[in-house]
Amino acid sequence: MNRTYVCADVHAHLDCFEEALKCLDETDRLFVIGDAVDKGPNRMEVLQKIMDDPRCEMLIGNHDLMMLQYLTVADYIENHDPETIPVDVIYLYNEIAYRWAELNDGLETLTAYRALAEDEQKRILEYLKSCPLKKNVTVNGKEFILVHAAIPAEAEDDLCDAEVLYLDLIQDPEKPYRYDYKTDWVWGRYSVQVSGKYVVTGHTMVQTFRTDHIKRMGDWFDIDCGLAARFDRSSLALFCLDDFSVQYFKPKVL
Ligand SMILES: [Mn+2]
Repeated sequence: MNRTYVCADVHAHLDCFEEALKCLDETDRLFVIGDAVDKGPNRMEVLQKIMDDPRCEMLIGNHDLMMLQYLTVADYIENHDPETIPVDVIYLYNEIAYRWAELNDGLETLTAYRALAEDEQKRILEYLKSCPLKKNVTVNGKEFILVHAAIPAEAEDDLCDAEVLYLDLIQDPEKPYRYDYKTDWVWGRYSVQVSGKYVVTGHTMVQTFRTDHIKRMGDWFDIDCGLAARFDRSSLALFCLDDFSVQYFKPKVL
């Protein structure tokens, strides 16, 4: 039916993601706006499902960006003579390993990733590198900005149709392994209102606003229904941009 759907923060919950996919026709499309990994029981499978389903397009979330930053730096270290590795790379490695693997539940994800065949690891890494952080879509004449968390203040004047990629976060071309993985695009927690456009984000659990349903505030929709927290009341919201309808899917396995 050529409908456009959005979901967010699947967080490795394959069962409810598959249930949501069943609601799509062949010609529908689904934007998964970040945080496919960490927290839930199926650490790599959700990401692989997104990659393999031509109806799906993925945006980067903070968990995916931490994974990408970790793998990029680990890859650099593996492929360089230890004598020549700059000390800031070692610091960055320690910093991201701590932030992702220790603080944000990345260790189990990393273990699942490393258990995959090398070709598959590479395919996943290249896929993540190709995913945007922000996407503009128009549905029935209505304009939407899709982003995992928020719109950084410095980007507010330039919300043209161009995608934002992790490559745009690199500040020093001499150090492509170092980029702003703490960017507000994926970490910001504040109201995002853009004149004349709707904004759809995940990242901040709607339970923060004392509801279990997607939360509309002005023209901003927060659709993260709390799978990361694995509450009894957590669910995956499938939000249809054509008519603003929502379907909710509860994970069988938290
Ligand atoms: Mn997030």
